[in-house]
Amino acid sequence: MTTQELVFSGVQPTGNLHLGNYLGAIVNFVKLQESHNCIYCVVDMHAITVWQDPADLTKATREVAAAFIAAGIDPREHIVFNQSQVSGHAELAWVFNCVARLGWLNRMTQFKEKAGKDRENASVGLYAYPNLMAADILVYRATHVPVGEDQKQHLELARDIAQKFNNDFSNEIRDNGFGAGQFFPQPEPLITGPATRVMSLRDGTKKMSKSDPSDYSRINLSDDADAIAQKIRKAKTDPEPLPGEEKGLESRPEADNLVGIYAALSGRSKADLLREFGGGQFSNFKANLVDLAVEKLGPVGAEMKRLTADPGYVDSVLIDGADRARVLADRTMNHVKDIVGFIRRR
Ligand code: AQP
Repeated sequence: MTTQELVFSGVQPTGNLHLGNYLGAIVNFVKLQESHNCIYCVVDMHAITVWQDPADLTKATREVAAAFIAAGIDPREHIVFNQSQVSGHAELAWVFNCVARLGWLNRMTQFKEKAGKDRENASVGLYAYPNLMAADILVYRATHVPVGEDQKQHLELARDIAQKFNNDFSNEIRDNGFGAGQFFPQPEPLITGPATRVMSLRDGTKKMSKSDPSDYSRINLSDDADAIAQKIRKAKTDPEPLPGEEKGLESRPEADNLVGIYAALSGRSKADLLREFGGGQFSNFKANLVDLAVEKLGPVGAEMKRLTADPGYVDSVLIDGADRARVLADRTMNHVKDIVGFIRRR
């Protein structure tokens, strides 16, 4: 991979970070540091698309930053910051509000799910969320975006927006010294890693989510060993013993999810695990999973706790990261303003 490749991704400070966020996104963030320059953002402006208590938002922003660092992201080598500190995100999002088409946004399934039946009452921000997400990525002209599977559609929209901007302004892009239609890259989703879609512990057909009213549906990164053990013991299963082969997990969503979590945390394949646990009861499998989850997540949770006890330190990381991110975002925004035809101080 070349150095021109740049990774960007974000996590919302909307509540408890859970195992899905960790395995679907953060583990990949950590890995990509070895091969790429990376920008990891706590997307507080996305968070307020649904109501957030201001004090909780501040706390959750520090918690996500602490989770990044606790999981192994190096904020000196790479960039960790909160979105609202860099105004380029909002500026580019406005330009993209004028590039993206209503028809494109009408197709976004996450808006439909989150707005639910009371669509008239949803915020305009929730509707325009994917345009801001496109701006988050493209204000750095980032090329690769590690996300969970649920974000695939938003990434496709970001690609469409990049392409339409490049086409709409192709002459101006050329006049500004870029290859015609070559200003924004087509950002590639990286939906890889051990578990791209972790499901709820209460319902194997639903995604593990921060907004699920039941805390038993998810393992939070801040959970202590007792909470992790209780949640895994109470996790929904079915009456059959575990199958001996992966094929046997079909149409058994809860069993499939637990085996998937075990596989992701241990780095072993599902097939390998079923050779060991196949034919046995869930109780033995769950006891082993508890030990593994506590071993892997315990240190991350403990380090998060240590870091959040020092909010001054976490804030200094976010401020330093934002200062470095702003330099990059401003550079893109100056080009965007020239391309679009906005007058600016030179
Ligand atoms: N269950 C999941 N499995 C795998 N990956 C997941 N992600 C979220 N849930 C799962 C990935 O985590 C990253 C950060 O997510 P986010 O906080 O920005 O947005 P989200 O998808 O809205 O998270 P939640 O937990 O599902 O929140 P609510 O309940 O508000 O909808 C993203 O890369 C996401 O794909």
